[in-house]
Formats: sequence, structure tokens, C-alpha cells
Amino acid sequence: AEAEIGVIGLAVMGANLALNIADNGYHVAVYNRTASRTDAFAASAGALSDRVTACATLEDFVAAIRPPRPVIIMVKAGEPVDQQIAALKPLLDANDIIIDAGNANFRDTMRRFTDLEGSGLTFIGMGVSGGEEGARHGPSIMVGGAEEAWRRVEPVLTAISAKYQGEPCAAWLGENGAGHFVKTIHNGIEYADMQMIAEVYGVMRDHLSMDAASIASVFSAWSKGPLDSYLIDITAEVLKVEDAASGRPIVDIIVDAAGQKGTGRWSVIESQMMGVPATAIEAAVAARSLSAMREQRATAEARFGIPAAQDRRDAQQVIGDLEKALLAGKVAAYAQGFAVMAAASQEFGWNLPMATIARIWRAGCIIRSTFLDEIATAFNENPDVPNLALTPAFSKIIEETDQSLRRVVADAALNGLPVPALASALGYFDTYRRARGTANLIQAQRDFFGAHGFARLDAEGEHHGPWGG
Ligand code: NBP
Repeated sequence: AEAEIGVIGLAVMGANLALNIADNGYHVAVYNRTASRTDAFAASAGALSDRVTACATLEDFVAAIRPPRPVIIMVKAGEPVDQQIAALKPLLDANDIIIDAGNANFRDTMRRFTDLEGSGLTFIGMGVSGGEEGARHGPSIMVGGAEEAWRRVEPVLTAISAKYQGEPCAAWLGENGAGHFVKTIHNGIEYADMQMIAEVYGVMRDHLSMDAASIASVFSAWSKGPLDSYLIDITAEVLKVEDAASGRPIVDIIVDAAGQKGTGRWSVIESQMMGVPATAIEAAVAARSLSAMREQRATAEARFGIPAAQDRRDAQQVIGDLEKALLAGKVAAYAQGFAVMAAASQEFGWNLPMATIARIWRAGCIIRSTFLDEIATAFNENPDVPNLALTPAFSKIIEETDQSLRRVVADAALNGLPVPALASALGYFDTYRRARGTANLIQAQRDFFGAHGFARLDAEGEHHGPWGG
């Protein structure tokens, strides 16, 4: 047994993670349910073959790893993970560590922790972000489990992780489901980021009548400013790509129906369960669902048409506003995502380190950006702030972008351009910043029909109204 670690599952993510591990000087054993995939992987390992032991059976795989064995499972999330754990369990020894590195629902991770209790085996639920490229050259790694177990795998995980100015983007975030929960919220924020980018693209395409190449130039310019991020970079890049067959921009040929695998939805469900609004993520998830209803949308357009265009403001002014609106929308989405994590930290007793989370998202993952460096600094300086928007740095961004967000949402409303995530960000800020809201009326209604009672501004205790009296 010479391997120091094992990887099960050699589809895109597992294969690249295994190569990354070998690249960092570790000897890795690999196994995949379907042997042909294992063979293909072994054949592709090239110069790294010396440090790869490809195994045809799970027994050979376990035997190839030096105990106590760290075993990374990188298979399709859900049932396959349970099946893989069940198959592994009888073959492993006490102190071996099973690491589920897929996109697990953290509630499944919590259940797996409970199921493995008393088995002598150690479990880690690990969120990995960065797609294929990240897995191969450095992902962001979010770890949940016993801190002692993390210490044992820390060297290899930090070695393979992305680095932000030399700092590894891998960290232990808390017990049991903490890592997978944080990965879920990462993906929820990713949904919001992508949706808001798509919304400003829509304004440029449908309101300013810009072609893909011109829109690409705008995103390229933005990537040198405060919006500098991986998602803005790839947006500029994809907008420039032409379809070989038609010579048209490929985005103009791609069907406008987005897929989703569940992490965005889980973010929304968990935030709702804890009563913490994540409106930008909700809007993004709903927008993907609406995007999938293509036939209905076509029917509705035929029935209602699109509102007539209003007088247009100067295009450069609109573009300037779009940049700032996107920044404002980002502040809302991240403030909401971090608030959801703060609530979950309380609820599940994780003590999530907010600044560390922002730090390990600065490189490797899909939402990597300079913005996250500012978030890390803000949480470092204000560890107990209830909302990112209230930190001095982010209050300032809101002040500087507020009017632009208003103009973008107002223009969009008058022109019938859908900007649900940006509009939700504005609604969130405007609700959050108003000390006297309108829920007094809701409380009156609730008391009227259900005798739910209300608090008074001028007296202690619970009161009822003189309804119908
Ligand atoms: P997939 O999610 O497409 O899963 C394919 C892998 O799962 C194959 O190795 C397959 O083996 C294995 N598998 C299946 Br399906 N059922 C199995 C079972 N019952 N027992 C054992 N193995 C089984 O692979 P992926 O795209 O590499 O993603 C892996 C994980 O990483 C997922 O949880 C995913 O959500 C997560 N993730 C993906 C990305 C990304 O960009 N793709 C990013 C971050 C996280 P087979 O070859 O025998 O069919």
C-alpha cells in the first residue's frame, strides 16, 4: 500500500481532482464503478502515472491506500453516495476517513454523520467549487466535520486548493454539515450573480439594441473595475465566441432555458426555513424556472406583447448605471447569503467563520472576485455585524450605487424588461432601510381574522383590536 489518499468516482470532477493530487506530489489510488472509466483515466494520467494506482475493484483500491486512509468520494450526489459508503464501510478500518466531496445536500451530510457514528470511521462533508478547471488546478474547498479529522487531511487539501496571493482557499468551517451548507450558499450566490449579469445583458441587448460583441466590450471594461470577477470575465469571453456553422455569436443561438441541479433551490429553502430573506437568490432560482417555461412564455408574448419602448436615456449613461446597479445587486445578494449562513451557524451550532469563508472564496471557486477580498476585510473588521450592508465599506458602496440601481429598475419597469433579481435587491434595501414599515397593517389584518394579537408602540404586552366591535 503506497497511496496516501484515494479518489472514488472518475467523472469530470473526480478525475481532475485525482490528477491535481498527483500533481502535488501525493500518491493517489483511484476507482470508478464502471471500469472503462478507470482505464481511460489511467491512460490519460501521462507523466503523473507514477503517482497513480488505478484499481479495478474496491478491495484493490482500499488495499492500495496506506492506513489510516483518507478516501474522497466524488460521485453523483444523492443515492450514489449512500451506495458507495455502504460498499466501502466493510472494507475500511477504524480511523479511516470518508470524504464526500460532491454537491451533497447538507441534510444528507448530517444524516451520514449520524449513520457513521460509532462505526470507528470518520466522515467529512466537503464542498468543492471551481468546476473542471478548479478541480484540476486548484478549487475552493469548504470542509465540515471533526476538526481533528481536518487536521489529518489539511496538508493534501491545502496543497491542491486554489491560492489567493499565496493563501490556500481551503478551510475547516465547522462540524458535520458546515462545509456542504456553505457550498450550497456559495452556489445560491452564484445563481444570483449569474442572474443579475444576465439581466444587465438583457437591458443592453433589448433596450440599447447592442450586439453581442459590443456587450462583450462593456463586460471587458467592467472586469477592470469593482466588478472584476471570474463570472464577468467569462461573460465577456462567451459573448465574443462565434458559432462556426452560422458565423453568428453563439449566445444568439443558445436556447434561453437554464438548467438547475438543486443547490440554488436548497439555498432558498433553507433561508426560508430560518426566516432569513435571500430575495436575490430566490429571484434567480425563480428566473431559471421561468426560463424553462419556453412555450408558455411564447404564448404569453403572443397574447400580451411587450410594452412599448419609452424614450431612451443616453446609452453611455445607461451603461454607467448598469455597472453600478450590478454592484448594488451584488451587495444585496452577498449580504443575504452571509446572513443566511449566520442564521444557520446559530441554528446548527457551527460557529461559521465569515471572514474565512469570504477568504476561501477569493480564488478557485466560480464566484471568485476582488469583491470577496473586500468582504473578508469587512468581516475581519466587523465580526459581529448583523448584515454586510451595515459595514462602513459596504454602506459606502450602497450610497454610491443606490441611485443607479433605482434608475435601472425604473427604466426596466417602464420598458417591460425583466430584472427580477436587481428589483429584488432594491426592494430588499428599501425595506431594510425603513425603520417604520407597513407590517402594522398586516398585524391588524392577522388580528382581525385570526385574533393573533399585536404589540403596541405605546404600551407593553399583547393586544387585540376593537374589530367589528
Ligand atoms: P457526475 O455527477 O456526473 O457523476 C458521475 C460519477 O458518479 C461517475 O463516476 C459515476 O460512475 C458515479 N456514480 C453514479 Br452516476 N452512480 C453511482 C453509484 N451508484 N455508485 C458509484 N458511483 C456512481 O460527476 P461530476 O460532474 O464529476 O460531479 C461529481 C460531484 O461533484 C457531484 O456531486 C457534483 O454535483 C459535484 N460538483 C460538480 C461540479 C462540476 O462542475 N461538474 C462542480 C462542483 C461539484 P460510472 O462511471 O460508473 O457511471
